[in-house]
Amino acid sequence: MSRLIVVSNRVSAPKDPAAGSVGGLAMALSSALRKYDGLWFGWSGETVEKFVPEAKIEDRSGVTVALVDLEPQDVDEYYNGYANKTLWPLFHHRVDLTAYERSYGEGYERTNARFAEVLAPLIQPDDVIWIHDYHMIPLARDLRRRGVTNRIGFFLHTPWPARQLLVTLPHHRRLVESMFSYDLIGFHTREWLDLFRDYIASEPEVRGRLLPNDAVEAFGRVVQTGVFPIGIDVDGFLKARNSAFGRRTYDRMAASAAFRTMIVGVDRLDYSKGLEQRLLGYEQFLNDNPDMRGDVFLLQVTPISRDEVNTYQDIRSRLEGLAGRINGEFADMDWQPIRYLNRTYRRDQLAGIYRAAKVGLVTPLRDGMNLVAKEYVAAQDAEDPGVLVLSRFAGAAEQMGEALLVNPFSREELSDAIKRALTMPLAERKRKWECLMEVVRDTDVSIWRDDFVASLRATNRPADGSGNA
Ligand code: ADQ
Repeated sequence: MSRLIVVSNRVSAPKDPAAGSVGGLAMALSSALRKYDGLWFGWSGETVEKFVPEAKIEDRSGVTVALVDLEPQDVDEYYNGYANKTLWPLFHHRVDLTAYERSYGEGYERTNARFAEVLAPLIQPDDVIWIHDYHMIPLARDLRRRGVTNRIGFFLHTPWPARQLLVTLPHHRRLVESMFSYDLIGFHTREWLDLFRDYIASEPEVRGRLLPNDAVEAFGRVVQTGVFPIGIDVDGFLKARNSAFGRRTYDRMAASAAFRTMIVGVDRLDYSKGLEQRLLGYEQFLNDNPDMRGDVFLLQVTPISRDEVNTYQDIRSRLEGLAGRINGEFADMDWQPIRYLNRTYRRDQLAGIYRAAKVGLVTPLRDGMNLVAKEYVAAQDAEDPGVLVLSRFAGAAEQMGEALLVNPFSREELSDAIKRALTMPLAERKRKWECLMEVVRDTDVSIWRDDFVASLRATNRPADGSGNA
C-alpha cells in the first residue's frame, strides 16, 4: 500500500501517545501514519528571521513528522491574519468580524507557496496526500505547479459558508478555483457540501456543473466531493472514562456537586461556540424557574484560545463580565449558579466531568461538527444517562437529531430546553441516549479516516497526471 502524507497547519502527532491529553483526531491520524509508513507535514509553531526551504524531520513515537519554521510576517498575515481573522469568521458567518486586508491574502498565498516548496521534494510517486483545513486551501494548486501529480485530498473541518457571504471575500473565485486541484474534497455534513455545490452552480463568475455522485465540474476540471462526518475515538474515550483517574474525577465532581444537578459546557473560548448566548439562556432559565434555583449549577470549562487576536480578547472579557454579573445577581451564601473556568483538562478528567453532568449544553452558533457533543454522549452511564442539548447549527445536529435541538440565538428556547432536559423522565433519557450512542459509534474517528483515505485512493487520476495539473 502506498504511503500516506498528512498535511495540517499544526502537527499534533503526540510525543508521548500514552499522555492523557491526546485528542482522537491526533491519535487516528498518527496510527494511520504508522500503518502506511507515512509523514505528517506542517508548521513547527516556531519562527525564524529568514525562511529556509527545508523541513526538520523528527520521529514522534514511530510517526515521521516534517516541520517548517515560518517568518514572523508569515505568522501575522497567514495564520493570525487570513486564517484566523478572515476565513475563520467568514466560514462561521461572522462577516462583522471578518478582516478583509489585502496583506493577509498575500501572506496566505506566499506561505502556502512556501509549504509547497518544502513539501514537494518529500513526495514519492505513489504517495497519497491528505491536506486538512482552511489554513491550506490553495496548497494542492501550489504542489501541482511544482509538478506533483499524486492523488491529493482536502478535508474542511469548519462549515462551508453560504454563497452570499463567501462573495464578500475579494478573491473568492481564486480561492475556490484552487480547490479544483484536489482529487477529493470532504465536508462534515451534507449541508456544508450543498453550500459548496450552490456556489459552484450559481456563482455567475463560475457557472460550474453538478455531476452525478457528487462530482462537480468547473474551471475546466472535475473534482469529486463527499460527506465524511468526523467522530471521536470511542474505545479510547471509554477507556479514559473508565480509568482510575476518570472515575476519581467523576467521584470528585459528584461530591463537589453536593446533591445539586450539574449542567456542563466545554468549549474553546471562541465566538462561534455561542458562549454569551448560552449564559444568557441560562440566566433566562434562572429567571423563568425560581423554584429550581439552588438545585442546579452550570460548570462552564473554557480554555483560552487564539488570544493574540483582538476579537478573542474582547469576547473573553465580555464572558467574564457576564458570568460575574449572573453570579452576583443570583448567588446565595451556599450556592453559585455558574462555575466558569479557563483551563484545559486531560481526556480522562474531561470524561469524568461529562459523566457527572445531567445536562450537556453544546450550543454553538455555527460549528463544522462539534466533538464535545459526541464526547458528552459517550461519557454517560447507560442506566442513568444525561441529556444533550444541541444547537441545530452544529454539524453534529445533522446526525444527532435525538438530542434536544435548539436555536442558540433564542434565550427563551435555551431556557425551555434546559428545563425540559432537567425534568426528562428516565425512560425517555435512556431511549434518546441509546440512539445517540449508536451515532457516536457509527461515526468513530477511525471510520471517518479510513473512509476518506479509501475514497481518495479510489478517485480517478488522469494517467499522465495532466488533467488536474
Ligand atoms: P473545535 O472548534 O476545536 O474543532 P470541537 O469539535 O468541539 O471544536 O473539538 C474541541 C476538542 O477540544 C474536543 O475534543 C474537546 O474535548 C477539547 N476540549 C475543549 N475544551 C477542553 C478543555 N477545557 N480541556 C481539554 N480539552 C478540551 C474544529 C471544528 C469543529 C470540528 C473539529 C473536528 O471547529 O467543528 O468538530 O475541528 O473536525
